[in-house]
Amino acid sequence: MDEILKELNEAIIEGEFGSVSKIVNRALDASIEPSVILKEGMIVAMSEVGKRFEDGEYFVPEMLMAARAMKSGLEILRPHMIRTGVKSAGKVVIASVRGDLHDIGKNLVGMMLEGAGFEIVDMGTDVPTERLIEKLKEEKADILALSALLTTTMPNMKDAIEALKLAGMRENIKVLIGGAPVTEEYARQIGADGFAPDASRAVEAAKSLL
Ligand code: B1M
Repeated sequence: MDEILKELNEAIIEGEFGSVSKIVNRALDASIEPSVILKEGMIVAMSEVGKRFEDGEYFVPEMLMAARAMKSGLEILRPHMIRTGVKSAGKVVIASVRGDLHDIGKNLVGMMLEGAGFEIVDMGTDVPTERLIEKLKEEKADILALSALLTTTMPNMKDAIEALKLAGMRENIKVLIGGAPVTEEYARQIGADGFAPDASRAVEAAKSLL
């Protein structure tokens, strides 16, 4: 792996908030593709953080520090990943489901969709189902995009689909789901319209839904 990307990996794993943005800028100056910086320099690092948490080597504060460091790098990458002036491909309300505070993956999906010309309404994390329904009505959105990182919050995706049905909105809104524990099989089980394992495939999935 490129030396700069190795450095970026370490800085995220160690949660070095101050140095991540500088290293990302250096990687861009060295003409490394933003998608390579993201995948090899950053996403890989978060997997390592997850592994260390599982192994009992890291605890929540270390995960938080790594997340903060990753976010600072994403802010630098953001303008390089989003094209401007693209005609709206559709409106997407995106959220991490009720009970779920993880937002890095959701933010990436939002960023990539925005880059592909979708209009994004980001509701943040831990969003109650009732608020999702209100927002979808208010925004006349085409797609509801839901992210869940915990096996315990995945069922809240099903709740959202049930709530859409109860509100008589299911016919008009496509539901796209994803997140580390989510699978295509689960999407089928709960009656979602689409699933994507990562942010770039979320763009393909969103396009194919409309
Ligand atoms: Co949490 N956490 N965490 N955590 N955390 C995981 C998810 C975990 C797998 C770690 C582990 O044990 N190895 C584990 C979940 C186990 C499980 O349920 N099976 C876990 C746990 C247990 C917890 C707590 C319960 C810990 C505790 O308090 N004891 C707690 C829960 C809090 C809550 O949500 N209620 C918790 C808290 C946190 C922090 C707040 C400290 C922090 C999040 C900070 C933040 O997001 N702002 C955190 C972090 C950082 C992680 C790990 C280390 C990294 C997550 C991440 O950002 N990955 C994570 C371990 C791991 O994932 N390996 C872990 C990078 C990101 C780019 O990937 O989010 O998967 P990801 O997104 C991908 C795809 O999944 C997909 O595209 C993205 C980009 O390609 N995708 C979509 C995501 N959403 C999509 C939506 C789509 C389509 C694709 O369509 C709409």
